[in-house]
Amino acid sequence: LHLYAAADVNAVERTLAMVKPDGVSGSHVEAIKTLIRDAGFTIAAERYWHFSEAVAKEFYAEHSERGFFPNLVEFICSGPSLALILEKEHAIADWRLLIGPTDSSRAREEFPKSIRAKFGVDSQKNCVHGSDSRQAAIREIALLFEQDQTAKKSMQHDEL
Ligand code: IDP
Repeated sequence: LHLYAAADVNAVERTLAMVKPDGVSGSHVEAIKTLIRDAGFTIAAERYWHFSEAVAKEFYAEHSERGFFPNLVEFICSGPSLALILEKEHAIADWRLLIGPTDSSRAREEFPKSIRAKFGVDSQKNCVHGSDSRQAAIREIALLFEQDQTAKKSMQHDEL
């Protein structure tokens, strides 16, 4: 009984999904939620976010040295996004598969059924985000769903 319970707990994973500003303004939220549920995910929580520059920079910190970083921050702050916590066995890998490759054009060529193929525009406006590891999922869920912590970070940035 103990072994069974332990295996069951380990099987369910959480990941951070997000419909980016191009997906929200393009009215793709309901279609994407349908694809999420049809693929067997449970939506454990959801929250609209209009990213501040400070939170956007924190969210994409690993890309801070990349040439596209300033444009990426501007894009992510350009309108509301919908953040979702998804639950399922293998949620992290399965959500990455469902969204498809970063570049929406490549997605259309190689993974035509993926969300980025259907709704993405290019390699920046690619409609959706997905955590790429368990560590990233934990960090991103904490950043976007623990309001106090985020408010504190934004305030610290504004005070600089
Ligand atoms: P991912 O979202 O597929 O994990 P990452 O390489 O982590 O891709 O990049 C994060 C986000 O930065 C992308 O989803 C996309 O919005 C943007 N991005 C990535 N590469 C480029 C690029 O070459 N040009 C413009 N934007 C990019």
